[in-house]
Amino acid sequence: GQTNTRKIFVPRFEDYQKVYDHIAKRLEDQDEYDDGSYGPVVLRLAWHASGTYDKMTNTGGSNGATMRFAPEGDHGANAGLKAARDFLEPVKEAFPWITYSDLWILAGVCAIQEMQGPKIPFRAGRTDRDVSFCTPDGRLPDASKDRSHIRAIFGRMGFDDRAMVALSGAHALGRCHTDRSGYEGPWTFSPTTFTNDYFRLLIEEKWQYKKWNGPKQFEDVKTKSLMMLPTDMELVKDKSFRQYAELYAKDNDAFFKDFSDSVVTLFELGVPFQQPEDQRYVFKSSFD
Ligand code: DDH
Repeated sequence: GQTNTRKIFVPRFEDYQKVYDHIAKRLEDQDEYDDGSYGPVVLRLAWHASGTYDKMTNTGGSNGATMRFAPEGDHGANAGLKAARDFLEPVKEAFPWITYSDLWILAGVCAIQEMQGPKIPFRAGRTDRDVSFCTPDGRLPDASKDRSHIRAIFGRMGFDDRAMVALSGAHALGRCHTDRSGYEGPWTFSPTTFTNDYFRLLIEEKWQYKKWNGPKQFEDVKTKSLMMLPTDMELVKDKSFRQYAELYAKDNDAFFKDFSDSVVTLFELGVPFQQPEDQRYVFKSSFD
């Protein structure tokens, strides 16, 4: 008789590193976008893919990449994320063996590291799921709301106050776009470099309401060129949140450590991994 020797491809660390390198190269090459990088919007895609998780029902999260489909792709909170999905499409074509779900998260990891953030250890094993796994609208945070909303949304994912503040530090990156969220402007002067400047500015600058026709947001008194959302301001107004914002404003290492730990958790919510926790991949950055 004949033996079936058809090989199945089992990707290893080196294969995922190749995908990482390919994304890093694209981030470098496609520098005409926004403030000069797709990094921030790619991170936002990874976060919105993950941030739908509900621990009570174990639904949502990055497993499935259901934002590819309506209705989830059309949820108001996801406005503008098509730019990130389209940016990653050629990567999926170059590495057809990777799932969209793993690709989006690996791209988020790459974006953080390439923008000089902390190392973000990664596990593979997410599977793509069909439209029936789309999450209901309203699971992601609404920037016009207060501390009780922040705690309800992130509490539903299983996070505590410290992790909520650490994760919010991602707003060092990128900007708001009036044609996406209705809000306008960047949080920091270096929106394509991962730093603790978001916390330093929140604590050290004076903030006032911006006078304009758009939704309620804040501007810095000194230059009027930076912005904060109502939810951002809650992190200095609420006593429990504020202690962590102050810690991260003066201790960048503490911020990097807590952000990395919390974002690894965020990216893994609801995913049934085979790869053990102590064998996560740590990718080499392009500048290592
Ligand atoms: Fe955010 N975020 N985010 N955010 N976010 C926006 C942009 C970016 C909220 C609202 C907005 C996180 C938490 C919150 C990033 C990462 C993360 C915009 C502007 C709004 C509005 C969108 C636009 O107009 O283009 C709210 C509310 C919260 C909250 O915690 C209550 C978290 C946890 C992360 C994360 O990555 C862990 C990034 C990056 C951007 C910049 C996107 C871009 O295109 O630039």
